[in-house]
Amino acid sequence: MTLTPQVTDLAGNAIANTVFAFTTSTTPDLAPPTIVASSPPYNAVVGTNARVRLVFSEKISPLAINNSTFHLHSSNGGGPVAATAALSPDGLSATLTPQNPLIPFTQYSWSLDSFSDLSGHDGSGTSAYFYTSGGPDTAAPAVYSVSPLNGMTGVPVNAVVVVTLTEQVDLTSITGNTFRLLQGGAPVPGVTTLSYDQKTLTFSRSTLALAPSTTYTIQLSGYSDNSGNIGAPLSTTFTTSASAALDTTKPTLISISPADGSTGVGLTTPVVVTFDEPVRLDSSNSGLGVSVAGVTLSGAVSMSGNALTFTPDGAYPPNSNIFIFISVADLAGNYSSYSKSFRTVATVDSTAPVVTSVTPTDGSTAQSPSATVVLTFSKPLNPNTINTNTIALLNGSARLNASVSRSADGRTVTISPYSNPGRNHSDSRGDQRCHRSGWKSPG
Ligand SMILES: [Ca+2]
Ligand SMILES: [Ca+2]
Ligand SMILES: [Ca+2]
Repeated sequence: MTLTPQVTDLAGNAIANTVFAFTTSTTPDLAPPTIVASSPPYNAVVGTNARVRLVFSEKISPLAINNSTFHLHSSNGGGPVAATAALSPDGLSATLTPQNPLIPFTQYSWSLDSFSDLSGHDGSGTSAYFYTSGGPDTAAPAVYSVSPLNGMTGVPVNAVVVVTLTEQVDLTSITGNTFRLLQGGAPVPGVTTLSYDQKTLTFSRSTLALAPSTTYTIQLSGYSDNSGNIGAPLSTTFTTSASAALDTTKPTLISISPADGSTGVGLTTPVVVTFDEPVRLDSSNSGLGVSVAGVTLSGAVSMSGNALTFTPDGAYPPNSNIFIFISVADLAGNYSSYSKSFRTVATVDSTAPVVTSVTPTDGSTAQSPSATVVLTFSKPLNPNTINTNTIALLNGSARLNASVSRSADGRTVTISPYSNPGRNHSDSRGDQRCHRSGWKSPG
């Protein structure tokens, strides 16, 4: 396309010689553009520093991306969030960057009302919502596990190359070069898929089998979380088995500790499951779920050799059935699952009760001579141990006539002096003092 100086403005100023160039495709563009990836994901919880990122199926018209077409709203109402809308130089992605931190614990929705490709075909307007957490996300995502493990040998030729991450990864940060498998420096053909929970990347090869007795390199780089924090790159290697045979056999559980059905198990005992072959450590399905009464217990899962170990974050409840659900894949992605259980020990309580409060308070003065004394204990008391022989009200060393009663929950004892005008209340000043040390203890 050329413009010659015959083109002038209204005052007759000629335009400079101008040439624009573009290259046509060999086939006409008939397809409308689509959004192939977005961040944050629908319904996700993200940091208050999140931004909206979209990736398109083809180059988008620069006119399509501006604050009128691409915007973000909070569920609190009001106008659009002040933000900068920008199309990438290659025309394939757009970013909406809020100018201020988002409001914590708030629902937001983004919209791209309209967009078109360079041939003028319109894409479908799209919107989605997400939620903010309590603050900004400044921690970069990291690799939780890689399979096959770094340095592993004898790997079956149909091994699945998988990396799991510590948090949701931004789908728009995953390109064809993010996650690669290399043989002697050359990329193995294939595509990367991201799991539904957006924490696991799987490299799907174009061919099922790798070459036997060959060292491969797994490379991961350029991945980010939904706030744009970029994770550290990873480079690991593994070597395939000399055998070209495919592994099509599920892993078999060969031992579990505590044993299935065992009782009297200690409250912090780790769960160890051992298989007949190496398995994957998978964050999206930790592989080893431990629960009690339908509630999943938190803990750390680690792998050593062919064994997975679950270490609970806290103690199991005593005298309870603990359920273990095992779902693991071997290196070739053959899954097996098992359900097991054990029962925890009924704990022995060796903690003595203590007085947690007393009224009138220790050392207080000017109490009514008929004041009721109330003692509260840290735990329920044995009713057989609560009587006038074990708990007494003294005036100096003289025992006062009083009733002793215990609350229904066994935690409160009430001592009520009888209205006996005798020696018990003979103190004419009406100035009885209560001292905790004056309570006579059992025995
Ligand atoms: Ca098109
Ligand atoms: Ca993060
Ligand atoms: Ca197997």
